[in-house]
Amino acid sequence: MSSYRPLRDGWTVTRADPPDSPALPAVVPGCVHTDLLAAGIIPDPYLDANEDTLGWIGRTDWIYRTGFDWAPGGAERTDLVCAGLDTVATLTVNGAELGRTANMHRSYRFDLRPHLRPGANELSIRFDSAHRYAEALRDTLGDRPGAYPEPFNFIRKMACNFGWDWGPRLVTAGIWRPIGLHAWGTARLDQVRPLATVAGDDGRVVLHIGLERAGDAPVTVAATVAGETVRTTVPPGEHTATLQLRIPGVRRWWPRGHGSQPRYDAEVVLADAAGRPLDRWRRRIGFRSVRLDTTPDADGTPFTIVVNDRPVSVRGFNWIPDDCFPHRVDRARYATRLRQAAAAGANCLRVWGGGRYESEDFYDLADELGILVQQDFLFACAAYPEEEPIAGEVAAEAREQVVALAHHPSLVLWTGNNENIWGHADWDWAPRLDGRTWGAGYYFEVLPRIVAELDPTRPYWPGSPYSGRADLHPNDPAHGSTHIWDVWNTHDYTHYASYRPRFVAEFGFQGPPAYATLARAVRPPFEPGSAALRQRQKAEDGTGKLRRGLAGHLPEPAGFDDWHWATQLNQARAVQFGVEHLRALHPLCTGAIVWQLNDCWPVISWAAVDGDGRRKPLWYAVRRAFAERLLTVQAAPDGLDLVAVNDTGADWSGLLAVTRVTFAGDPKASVTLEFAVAPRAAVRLRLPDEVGRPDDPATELLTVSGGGATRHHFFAEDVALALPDPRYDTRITTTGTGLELTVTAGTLLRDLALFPDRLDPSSTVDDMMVTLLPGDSATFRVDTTEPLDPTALTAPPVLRCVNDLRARP
Ligand code: BMA
Repeated sequence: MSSYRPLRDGWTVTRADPPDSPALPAVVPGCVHTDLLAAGIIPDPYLDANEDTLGWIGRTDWIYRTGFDWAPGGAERTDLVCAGLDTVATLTVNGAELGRTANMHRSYRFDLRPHLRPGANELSIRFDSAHRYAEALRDTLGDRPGAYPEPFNFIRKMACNFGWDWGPRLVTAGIWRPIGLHAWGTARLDQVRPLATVAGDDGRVVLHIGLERAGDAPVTVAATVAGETVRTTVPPGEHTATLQLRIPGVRRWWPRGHGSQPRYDAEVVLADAAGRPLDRWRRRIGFRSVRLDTTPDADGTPFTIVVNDRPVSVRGFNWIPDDCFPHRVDRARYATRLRQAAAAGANCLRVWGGGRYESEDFYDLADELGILVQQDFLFACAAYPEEEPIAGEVAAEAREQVVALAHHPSLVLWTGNNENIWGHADWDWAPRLDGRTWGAGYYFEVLPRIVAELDPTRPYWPGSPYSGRADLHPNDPAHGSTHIWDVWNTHDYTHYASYRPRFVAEFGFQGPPAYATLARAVRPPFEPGSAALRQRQKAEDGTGKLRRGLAGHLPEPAGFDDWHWATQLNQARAVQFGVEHLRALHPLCTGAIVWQLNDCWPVISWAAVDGDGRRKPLWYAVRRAFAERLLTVQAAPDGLDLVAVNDTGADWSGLLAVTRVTFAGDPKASVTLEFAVAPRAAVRLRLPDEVGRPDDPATELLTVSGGGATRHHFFAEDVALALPDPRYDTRITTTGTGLELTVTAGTLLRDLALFPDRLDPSSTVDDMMVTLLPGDSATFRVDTTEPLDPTALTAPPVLRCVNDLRARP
């Protein structure tokens, strides 16, 4: 049997120039920034304005070195196996060059045997500045337009490392994934490509096996799935084999909300002629069918993900790298983040093309949780050269990743790129390209060919967004997938209501991170527009867009605390408005993927969960809007509609009590509506005018109760409401994990929210943005490690509502 020995110990990192630079201890897997941080040479890049002083790191060449002992044993081959090198690397063993690499998104294997010495051996990996490499290639191949000035499109490296409109510019280098020695003989499994499908009640899996051989001996491969085994002999000279298994009565894998997520152990064992095992591959696979329905209809071109022949209403988040230093994202962190997505009601994550192929843990957790994954190939917001060396790297990387992810039932769509086809059409690229390549060959030829060849079980779409035909605008909402970005950049969020899109793969609105996150990352004062906050605002005119976004909705905030509450709330409202509008369009629109779930550091951004993992008000608002059974009040041309969206497998019916009530709590009109919604359907009911039309929009609201929920609808924006000065009583009881705060309203309280992180950064709360009529109560459950001061807990800026924004002078 082969053996693997990780090379984790004894690493140092040194500046390549001058040659006598001191060697610092290095952590592998890791990167130079975290090594310099651990050595006390640089301050934390995530704090204050430290990022601005660290640009030199990405412009420096670095050498990682370690030693290892080796004794000539029985193994015919000893390989150096590198799961990930970031990025422009020259590998040397005992002074002899092993090879060079320039792609963070590939793995590498080198035959070490000719270079090894009995006893001590030296391995060094030199990383040339990624910045310089990309700039040099840009000069050679000719500049190409992109959303940012940095040359991220001239190197196969996580693009957002060069800075993004939510991310710092921290150009890393290092051994970012495990590295080790693989000793083997006779043959090894070079590749196993499992393609699992369903046929009636049966599961079917075809395993395409690739071998590397050290000699010519005959070998056997055996595959076992669900207790069934098949085997074959691979004669000398042959390097491939295909095994097929049929699993009768297979249990299908379903997206969450549609069924369970059974998986089956799959194992491939390579053995020599005597039956002695040489190598082994093990994964958990799942059986389901998936297709993308884009058959044109009367409304345009749908974009419907169909799993096990059932169309899925996609409710999702876009995923960006969870850390600029990706080796720090371990399974526990992925698990927390994916559970946050699932707990918000999401059934899908789109892995955005400016990041990375996430690690096995990410997709494994998605399989486990029933979260559908749309995976972009890694191209974002720029024109990419199609010349060498980039073209060869792109093809090799795509071939590797399509195979590496093939066993995950959660992966349902490969997408060619993020916004590059749109960019080419709309962002004035043509004159700047002046005939140079921009990536079309990748998105329309190379990548679809690779997916069709290596994984025909999954659909491919050339871009996000893309409309499906060259004669259509790539971001035409009526066709295919769409990104909505006029809301946020130029338009008020109510403009979402003018869209009738088929599938929205990106839309979002900014808001600041939690107070505790900001307070950890930057020093006060936190005035809006202060130096500290400007450093955390990477979007073009982000501060202005946040301010203008409040106009017409919420009063102009006075001071930081009101700004923080108002902009967080406005973010939550904007996206909730968008999601509910899109879901109310069912079945016309089959996808609402919010930009974005997470952050890579503490920053003002579109994220629902901030860079320290804290849920922003947006997260709670999305959880409401993503409810499997959603009641939403939608404006109609001549009144109000109530839309009931039922994304469950059961009928949903009942009586709804709809009351028009004054802010003082006096009912003005009531009706009872009967509703019935079939599984996976929506119904739209017109609200009778007696409840749907207020006498005074400034002092009345609508309550809708029934079907397991209560919703409030206001007839005007907050700035036009006569919200009372807030009055309430509070009661605190301690619990095993913290406390419960019950608020009883003395007046109407709009969007009551609690921010216990302002008192104890480790504390969390179970709900936010609860509207109460006089006499109503709500209980907030707070998990906390410290006792919280009751006076501070029950007043602004910890306990807030919209009323107290108005109540200020
Ligand atoms: C889209 C995304 C990201 C960006 C976001 C917010 O362009 O694809 O590139 O961060 O909008 O501007």
